[in-house]
Amino acid sequence: MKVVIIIPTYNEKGNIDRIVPTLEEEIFPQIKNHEMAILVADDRSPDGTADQVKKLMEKWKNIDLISGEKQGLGAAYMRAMAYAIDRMGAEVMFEMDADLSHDPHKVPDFLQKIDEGADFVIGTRYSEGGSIPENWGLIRKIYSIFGNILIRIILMRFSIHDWTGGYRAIKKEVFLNESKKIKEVRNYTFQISFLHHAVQDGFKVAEVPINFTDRTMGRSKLAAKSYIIGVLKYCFIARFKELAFGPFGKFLVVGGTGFVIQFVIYNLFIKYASLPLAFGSWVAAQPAIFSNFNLNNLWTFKEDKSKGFLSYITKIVIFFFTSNIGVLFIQSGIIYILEYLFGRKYANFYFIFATAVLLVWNFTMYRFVIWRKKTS
Ligand SMILES: Nc1nc2c(ncn2[C@@H]2O[C@H](COP(=O)(O)OP(=O)(O)OP(=O)(O)O)[C@@H](O)[C@H]2O)c(=O)[nH]1
Ligand SMILES: [Mg+2]
Repeated sequence: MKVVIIIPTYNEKGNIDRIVPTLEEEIFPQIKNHEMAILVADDRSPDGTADQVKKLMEKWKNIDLISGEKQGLGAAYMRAMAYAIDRMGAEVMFEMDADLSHDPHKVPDFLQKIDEGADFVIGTRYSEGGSIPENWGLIRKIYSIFGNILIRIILMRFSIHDWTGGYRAIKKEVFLNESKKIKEVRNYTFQISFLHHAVQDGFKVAEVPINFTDRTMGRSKLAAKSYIIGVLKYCFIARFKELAFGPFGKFLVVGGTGFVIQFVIYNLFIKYASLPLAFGSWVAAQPAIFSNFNLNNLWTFKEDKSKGFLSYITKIVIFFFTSNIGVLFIQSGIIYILEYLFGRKYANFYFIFATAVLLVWNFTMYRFVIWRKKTS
């Protein structure tokens, strides 16, 4: 495969002069089954990084250089990846810092994972075999370690140990699929967002333990405080969206609509008819079931939507049948017992309690019986 190592630079003249020869002379000769190239994504560094790269390009022909406005690391990567695919024929792209914090000797390990079928390989500092610099101050260590634990908890993805690291190998398909979805490009939130979208879309992620070392040359561009706030903001918003617009969020909206319909009709029964509460609740459930079916069919489980009139009728009949099992035996059943024990006084409390129990039953039925995914 054609592999392009992308190195973003901003004032890394000294470092680029070390990392490029290391890759060319020590690493690339070890790799026999892939075609290796380098792309430097410089943002018009005032220190003349680009001129240094041009000198290196005279010696090695597999190096490209692109220059752009400084709009942040994510923007530089986005631009560089598009270029690597379109102009260099890249099938796999590496993200690698110029300052030698990312040990180039690990490149073969990343490629090994790609060869084994991974789509997105991340270098991880926080799993067995990985590490952060010992000389980091306590506060920076705490931020770094707990920051990543916090991200894993908020996003509820525990199998990935390092969300913020920037040593990665990414298949072309992942970039083509996710690049339009990545809105945050200024900071390292871009790294989290890129990985999170890839995970959500089912790309295969693998990890390689890395020993992150501190830069010895040049100046850091890290702005700690705004970075941490940005990361937390991203994670909370991304997680909220995932919950609200995922199947469960939709299920709650549909169920909420059904609940309101049934609740209103049930209350009309209590007020104007002296029927048993359980019977009122059962009759009131029927229009709610009709509404739930159609909303779910058009929206929540629309990928598995029933096609054609016959399929619609079949499904709605099954849906009425299965829903009524829950409505009768669980919801009306609970209301019946409570009315028998305590009278009509707390009719609305009975209804809410019985509905809560029903909710669990319904989600299980919707997902596994009515709109179940076909496994073939
Ligand atoms: N093209 C481009 N490269 C950038 C930009 N910001 C950072 N970089 C590069 O991205 C890589 C990572 O940046 P660093 O400043 O090393 O960030 P860091 O590793 O978190 O911080 P340090 O502890 O200072 O090393 C380096 O190669 C930088 O030159 C940018 O806006 N544009
Ligand atoms: Mg660095």
